[in-house]
Amino acid sequence: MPAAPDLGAGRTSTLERVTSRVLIKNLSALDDGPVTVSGWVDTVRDQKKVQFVVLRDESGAVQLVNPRTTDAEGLVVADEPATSISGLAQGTFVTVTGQLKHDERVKLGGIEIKLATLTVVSAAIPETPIAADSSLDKRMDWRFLDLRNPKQNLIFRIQTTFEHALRTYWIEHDFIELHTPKLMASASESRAELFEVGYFETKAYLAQSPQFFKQMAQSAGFGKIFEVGPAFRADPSFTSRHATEFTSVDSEISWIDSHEDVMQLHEDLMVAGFTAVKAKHGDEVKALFDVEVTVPAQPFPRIPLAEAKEIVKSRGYEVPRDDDDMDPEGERQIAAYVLEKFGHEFVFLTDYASSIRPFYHMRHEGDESITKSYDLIFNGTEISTGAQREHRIEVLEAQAVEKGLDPAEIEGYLDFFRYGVPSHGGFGMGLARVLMLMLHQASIREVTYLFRGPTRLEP
Ligand code: AMO
Repeated sequence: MPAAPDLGAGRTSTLERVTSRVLIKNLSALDDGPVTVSGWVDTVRDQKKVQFVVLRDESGAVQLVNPRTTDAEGLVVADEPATSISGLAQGTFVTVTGQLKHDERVKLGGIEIKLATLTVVSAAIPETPIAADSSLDKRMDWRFLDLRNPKQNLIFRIQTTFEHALRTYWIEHDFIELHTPKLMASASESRAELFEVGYFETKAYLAQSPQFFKQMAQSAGFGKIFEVGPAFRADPSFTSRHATEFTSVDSEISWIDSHEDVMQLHEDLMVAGFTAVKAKHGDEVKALFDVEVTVPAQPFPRIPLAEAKEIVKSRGYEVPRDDDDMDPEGERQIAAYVLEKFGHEFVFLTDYASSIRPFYHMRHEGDESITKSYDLIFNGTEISTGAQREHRIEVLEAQAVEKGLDPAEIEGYLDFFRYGVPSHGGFGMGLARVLMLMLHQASIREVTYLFRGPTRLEP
């Protein structure tokens, strides 16, 4: 086959344009002439003298136009592709060829394609099961149709960009990527929220977090690691921010002095992610979600939890809890305060009480009642937990016992600390929570490809 003529960077030959599919977003950069596009039918306006079809693909939408043929008396003749167009159901996947024409009067991007041929690749059933006003639950039942919405499409492009930016940061800073097992012999966070599965003659548990194995990498001398993978929680709640399976973004580093080092890493990653999303999708996010993506300024505000509770109290909100923890409303209140005072969407709440943190969090020297830990709050909701870990085996074991754990059950984990280990710490972050709060969505269901909750295992 002869090589396609070289027309210089970015230009396509007429031959290529006819035989190979052009993405809709790339049409406007082409000169008028023949093109082939493929996608699904969004709307059909079948008028007397002309037919309009809005065709959508993964990159955008374009108007197709087909003037009807008339006979000598001016009566419309039934011909192709007019007959096929009249019978097109929304959602039908088609390939069309035609003449691209730039025309400022066309509202949809200032271009249209005058149809030459239309091939139905796969017809859709005419009655669509969901509409724009369908409930979230109904939309989730028909998620593959729901995802055809450009807003949904954009969410997953943003997710890709965000993850890529984090990964680039990690790789540029010599982190090792891990894939830790999701089948475990014991709990990795707490005995509550644990999924048990039959495992041959015995039973196994689904990993609630890569916690133990990301710490193991520090004993293994890996230095700096990250993992983006699934985590499972048998959490029966139906809140807007909980799923039974979610994507956890984890990172862990050696040789830290305190949780401050972890927070600095965390900040750097958020800045890298938000910078990339703003640069690549900022305009689209504004157009489709009416949200301004803001790259957070460093350093993020840090407030010890006890102080945060006092601030919230002075604003007239008493956290209704018997323990030392914050509640979701308290998190919203402190975020509102931080936004007013510092103009920042993020805040690290630090130094959580030992009574409400896991046994593996290191406690402050001189004040055992608080841990070297933090939660990262974004737009009023927790997106992450991080801490320096307790690496001294005697202290770790004592803290496990104090929390009611049987050391025998976590013997394998405790061994990681018996053969030498550096000081270390890290964090775990819910990917969907970041997206939900970045795009001002009401629920993580909106930003999770396929949500899993107490009453949802399909599709
Ligand atoms: P934690 O249990 O706080 O900490 O979880 C870390 C982050 O994971 C997200 N997350 C969830 N997202 C959706 N649905 C859920 N059911 C759910 N549960 C948690 C949240 C949360 O902030 N091992 C520690 C982390 C660490 O110290 O490194 C852990 O798992 O965004």
